[in-house]
Formats: sequence, structure tokens, C-alpha cells
Amino acid sequence: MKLVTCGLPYANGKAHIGHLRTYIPADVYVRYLRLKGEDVVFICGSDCHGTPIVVNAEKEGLTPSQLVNIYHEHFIKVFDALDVKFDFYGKTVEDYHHNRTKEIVKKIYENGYIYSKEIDLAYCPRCERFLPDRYVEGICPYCNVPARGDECDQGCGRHLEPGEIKDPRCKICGTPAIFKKQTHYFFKLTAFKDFLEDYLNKVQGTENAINYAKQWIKNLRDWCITRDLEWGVKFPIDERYVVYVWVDAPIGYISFTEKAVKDWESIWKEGKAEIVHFIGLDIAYHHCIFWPAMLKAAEYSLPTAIVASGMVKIEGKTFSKSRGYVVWVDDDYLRANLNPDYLRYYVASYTSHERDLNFSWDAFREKINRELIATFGNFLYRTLHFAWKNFGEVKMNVDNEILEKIRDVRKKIEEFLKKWEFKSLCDSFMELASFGNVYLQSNEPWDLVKFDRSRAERVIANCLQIAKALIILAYPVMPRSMKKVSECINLNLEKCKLDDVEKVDEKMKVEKPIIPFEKVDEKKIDELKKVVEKRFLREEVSIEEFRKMDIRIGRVIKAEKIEKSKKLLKLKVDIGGEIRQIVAGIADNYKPEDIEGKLITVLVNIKPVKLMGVESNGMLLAADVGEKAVILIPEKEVEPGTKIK
Ligand code: B3M
Ligand code: ZN
Repeated sequence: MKLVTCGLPYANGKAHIGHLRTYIPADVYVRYLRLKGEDVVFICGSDCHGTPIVVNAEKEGLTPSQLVNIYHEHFIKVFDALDVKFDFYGKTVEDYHHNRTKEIVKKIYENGYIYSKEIDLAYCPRCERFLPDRYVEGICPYCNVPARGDECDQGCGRHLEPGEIKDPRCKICGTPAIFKKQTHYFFKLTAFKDFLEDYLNKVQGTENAINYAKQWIKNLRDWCITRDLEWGVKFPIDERYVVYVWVDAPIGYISFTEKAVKDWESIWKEGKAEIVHFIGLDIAYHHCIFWPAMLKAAEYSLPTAIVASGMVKIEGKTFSKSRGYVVWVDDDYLRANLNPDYLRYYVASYTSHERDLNFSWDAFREKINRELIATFGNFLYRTLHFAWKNFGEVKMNVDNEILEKIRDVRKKIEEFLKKWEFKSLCDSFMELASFGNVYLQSNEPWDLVKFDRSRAERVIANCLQIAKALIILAYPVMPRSMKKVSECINLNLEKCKLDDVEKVDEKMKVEKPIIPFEKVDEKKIDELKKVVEKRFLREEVSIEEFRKMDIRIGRVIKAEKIEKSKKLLKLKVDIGGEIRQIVAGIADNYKPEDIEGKLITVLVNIKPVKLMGVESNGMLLAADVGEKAVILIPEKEVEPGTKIK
């Protein structure tokens, strides 16, 4: 038996493509295991605690409980739309989870691995409160880049202990934090050094995470596991506190298993199952260091494998919600009505699991059109269509060579699966599709059928066997599309096993085929590209740079059309003791008489240019509302020449 889990998304915001880097490959993995006939339980759930929730709730004007309910439902909807199918998707706010967390913490306490100590904690003198975790921002003491209170999220990826961050500031009001003493509880992580060293030498998974973790063992410190917050799981030893979110979140893997499997103890206490955690590389520290030590301290079973995906880039830029480098799964992708399987295929096959994945709309369109449509879909459709049109039912005399080839690809896929190489695995079935195309093209059954029907039938039988293998092999990656095509050959994918790729039926009945994949519409992609680009914040400018711009209020003295131009007006503008000629692209929305006499806003020191042969000596500022510009006008009368600052 295998238990497969995915890192729990914080229920504090919408799902983006970054999330999918974990969930899609994990779902693909689980589906392959099932094809192999393995007994698998696949679980996940919403992480509902900690300052990521409380800070965002405060920002959105909701209670933490309202916030997590909204995003919990959102994640369920998104996973469903992408066919990421968990056996159980839980929520860490539920009682069963609180109870399991308390039980484990008590056990660790009883085993002597928790002690209390007075420490200096960041405190905001203005908000008059302690600043746990994401309430404080500052500089990472290890790599000197801006960091959050409890993690160096943009730099070295280390976990930061309370009090460790340099130059701490209150995230809410920006005031520099001061330090105040408070008693907190610590987990004796240092007692697990030898255990962890040994464990990390044995645990399976991807090297990225495990190698990092081995580095970190060198300077372990005890771990502060309580927080002065209302929201969270009460610390059972001292109920003034809640446990740090990274104590209770991974315990979700256990509490959710309890809901999914009756005999959960055989998995989590008796070590009778393999436990495989899929995570993002940014949470490797928590999964490779804290989590195994906690499990050991509480006498639970240890994870067998930790599989960490690389991170996601958007159009080549490091993913960042605050900078606008983000693609939302629901608002962008699903709303555009794009096939969920395309995204599954892109994420699974773009690059090796451990590398950073770049999501770019152009690459997406290219990849889908060239690989899925021109190669894979083309082979399936041509084969099925020919078989249906000319035979309907095909005698399955399949050559050994063809079966050999299929066997070979299947073997490769199983090997890649063991190594978490989802890209190579997709490449393998793509290669089989190319092989099929070449075989079909060079054997020309459309000619053969005219004079040697039985030879043509043999060729198409070979193609059909390849098609069946492709449908089964690609099913875990593209379940929805493969299910649809499988109906054309009367194949019940739900009952299929991997072995069926080599099984040859006596006959195959072929129905009128559907087109397996629709082309990705150029226009739709262009629109999506624009939507995402608009979100990108421009580079920051300093106040000095801004001051270089001479922006003033001016009065339009005269306005006239420019011949042969639909968009441009020629304006004479009084910018305070000087009349400037400015060409402005506003004719769509304003007639000359509309703006004569009006106050407008002008960037005065922009380099002069010629537009349609007319000199423009300044730039009128306007709001860009798509087709038509809307000019900026001061809210009260001011003198022409008044500076904007
Ligand atoms: N909620 C998500 C993150 O840090 C965090 C994962 C918990 S896994 C137990 O990306
Ligand atoms: Zn750092």
C-alpha cells in the first residue's frame, strides 16, 4: 500500500500555476500506480492556520474562518476542474485535526522533547502587539535578502526562528520592531541530529530537497513551536498559545488519512505502507527536518520518499504574486475554456520535475499544437478514422515488432516513474506517437486498401494496437481526453491495467472517431498574454527618478484634427508662460471643440518627436482604457504651469 500526499495549500488566496507544480505530477503519479494495480491512497487538504491566514484575512476584511472557507471551496473547485482527484481533501480547522495535533504534541512532550524558555520577540510598539512570523518582515541573517519573519522566501530558503530576522519591521504599519521578552515552548530538534543524518541518507525522493536538507543539519537549533495568536490549534501544554502552523500542518497528512482509511494506524504507526510526500522545493526544510524529527519524537512512521518539484516562472520571470508574475488557474486558464489536459500535459512534460518550470503562453500554444495536436492527436485520429471508415471492425493481427516497441516504451515509462521523471515519461509516449505516425505514413494503408485489403488491415491493426497503448499510457496525464477517445475503440479505461497495452484482442471494433484535441486558438492566447502582461508591475523607480519628470497642468488653447489621421489631434497648450505644440492620440474620444479651453496634464520634458509629420513637444497624460483614451483633468481650477509632484 502507498500513501501519497501533496503539500497543503494555504487557504488564503486563489490557486495559481505555481500550485500545480506539485498537484499535477502527484496526481499523474497516483494514476500510474493505479494502472499498475497498486493500492494507493491520495490525500491533501487546506492549510487553515498561521499568520498567512490571519494577515490575509485582516487585509481582506474577513475573519480567518470566513477566509479559509472561501478558499477551501475554491481549491476544491480548481482540483476538480483539473481532474486532480484526492481520496480525501481535508481542512485543518476541523476538530479531528485539532485532536490529532494535540495528541501528537502531548506525546512529544511526554517523551521529553519539549521545554519552555524566555526569549526576545519582535514587538510592534505602535500596534502594541507581538509580531509572529508573517507579521514581521526584514532581512535574512544568512543571505541578506528581504525575508519574512519565519522564512527566507526569496533567498536561501531557510526557516528563521523568532527573533532571528535582521531589521525587523511590522508588516501592518511598517514601524521598526522592538524586542520584548515572552516565554515560549521549544522542540529539542538538536536531539535528532544523528537520527536525521541517518534518515536523510536513507529516504528516497528527489535530490534537490534531500541535498539541501543535508546541508542544513550541520547547524540545527531547537525549534520554537508556540505562537502568541488566537487562531490555530491550542498548544495542549499551555493554552495561552497556539502551536506554530508548521507543527500542525503536516499532521494534516495523518488526520486526513484517518478520514480516508479505516486502518490508518497500519500506515502511520506500524510502518506498513510507503509514505510519499510531494512538495515544492520551498518547503523542503519543513519536510526533511522538522517533520521526520516530530514523527520520530511521537513514535509515528516515517515518510519513505520526499519528492520536491522545482518552482515556477511566469514568462521567464520569477513567480511573484506581488509583482504580478502570476497566472491564476481559475480566472485566467479555466475561464478561457482551455482544455484542462493541456495544462496537465504542459506542467508534467515541460521540464524535469526538479527544475524550475517556465510557463509562457507562447510556449504553451507551441507545445500543445506541435506535440499534442500535430503528433499525438494526429496519429490517433488518422488511425481511428481510417479503421472506422474502411473496416469498422479490425482483425487484430499485430506484428511482434510493434508489440516489442510498445513493451519497450512501457518499460521506460515505469522506470521514469520510479525516478519521478515525469517529463521523460511524457516524452516516451510522445515518441511512440511519432513512431506510429512514421509507420502509418510509410505503409500507406490508404493505397493498400485499394488492392490488398488484408495487408491494409494488418497495417491498421498495428496502428490500432499502438493507439490503444497510447491511450492507456497517456491516460494518467490527460485523463479527460483519453477517456473520450477510449470510447471510440470501446476500451474501458477505468478497468484498464498497464498490462493491457501489450494484450492483443482478437478483434477491435472502432466507432466514428472524435477529434482528440482542439487547436489552441491564437486570438485567445494573445488575449491571455495581454491580461497577464498587464499585471506585471513595472520596475520600481526612486523618487529621484520620478522627479526627473517635469509634469505640469496645461490649458488647451487650440485643438485641430490632423489630416489623414483618425487618432491624432494637434494641440496648442499653455504650460505656464509658454505655448507648446503637442500631438495627442485622443481623436477617437474627443472632438477638437470638446477639449479647447480644458485643463490637461502634460509631461513637458519628454524628447520631441514627429507624429504623421507633425512635431510633438510634450505628452498628454491619459488613462488607457483600451480603445479610447480618457484625459486626466485636475479636480479644481489651477494655473497652467502648475507642477505635478
Ligand atoms: N501550507 C504551503 C506553503 O508553504 C504550506 C504547506 C504545508 S504542507 C504541510 O507553500
Ligand atoms: Zn536567506
